[in-house]
Amino acid sequence: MYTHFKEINELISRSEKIILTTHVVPDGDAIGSVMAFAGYLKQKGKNPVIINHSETPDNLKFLDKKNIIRVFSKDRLKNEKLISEAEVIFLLDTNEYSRTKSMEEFLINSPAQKVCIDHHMGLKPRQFNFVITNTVYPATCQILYEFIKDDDEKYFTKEVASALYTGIMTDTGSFRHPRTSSDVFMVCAELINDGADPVKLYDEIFANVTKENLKLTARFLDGLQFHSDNKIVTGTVTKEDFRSTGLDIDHVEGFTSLIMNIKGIKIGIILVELKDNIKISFRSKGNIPVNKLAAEFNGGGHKNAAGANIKGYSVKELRKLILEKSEKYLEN
Ligand SMILES: [Mn+2]
Repeated sequence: MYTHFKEINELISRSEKIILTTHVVPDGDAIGSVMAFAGYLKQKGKNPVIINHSETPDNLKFLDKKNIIRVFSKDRLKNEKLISEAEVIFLLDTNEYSRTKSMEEFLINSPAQKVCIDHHMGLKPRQFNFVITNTVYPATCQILYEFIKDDDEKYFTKEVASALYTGIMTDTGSFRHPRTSSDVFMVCAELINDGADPVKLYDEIFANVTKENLKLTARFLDGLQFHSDNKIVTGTVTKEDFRSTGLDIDHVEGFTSLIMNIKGIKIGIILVELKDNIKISFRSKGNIPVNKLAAEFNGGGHKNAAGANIKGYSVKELRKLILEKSEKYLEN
């Protein structure tokens, strides 16, 4: 569903102070989105500022060679001022202000026009002045591709094309997740023609496993538990796992695909123990609606990929509780 394509372009034309931001723990689609959109806006003579809650993960820093992304907590007063004085704020690849963590209240309180461009479910349109949303698309970068193309194809420079390709490649799990349509390949074919290099981009993002990554992965795999005739798998990453490897939540992103690659698995659940909460990732195959399972823990998401955040339980207790509630979904 698209709304306000033209209106957003008009808004851009008449605005100078433009801020772009995305969600905490940014992935390829998040960084790809802000970098592609910034590259597009620059060509239109604008000077957008990107401010994120999180640092850019190491494997995505190549998209920001000039290091233009500002981290909110660094030079915080200046960033607060930029947000409060902005004319337009683009929230990309998320539809919830709370996903910008420390920036949330400043974004909400800013008098700027708020634009959300995103592909997640659960959008509350009234929180924004303008919305472009399409939950059929696997990546926000595919929406941005259409937005830019609708304006003028000349804006697909090598940098913009590479950022958009990165978002689509990573959010489709390298072109294998359910929403990988033929359109996705047509879009990517065009981006490759515009200079995106699929071999180089893949290597930048994925061919960078460290010894610590492997150690964390080994600990995670060692702790996997199988249930319900090996159709459900649960895994955990604890504070101790992070402490002993010196890594953080940025390094568990690939674990969901690891467990969903196990033969015969229908539901995969990962609990990540953070400072004061436990982050749960739910994945499923076929018709099993893990967003409904996530909803039982005040979470949400898509049918095959959902999440939740819980406080007040130990990892062990929560694992048991989730498992009890998971089994009935196997019947779908
Ligand atoms: Mn995304």
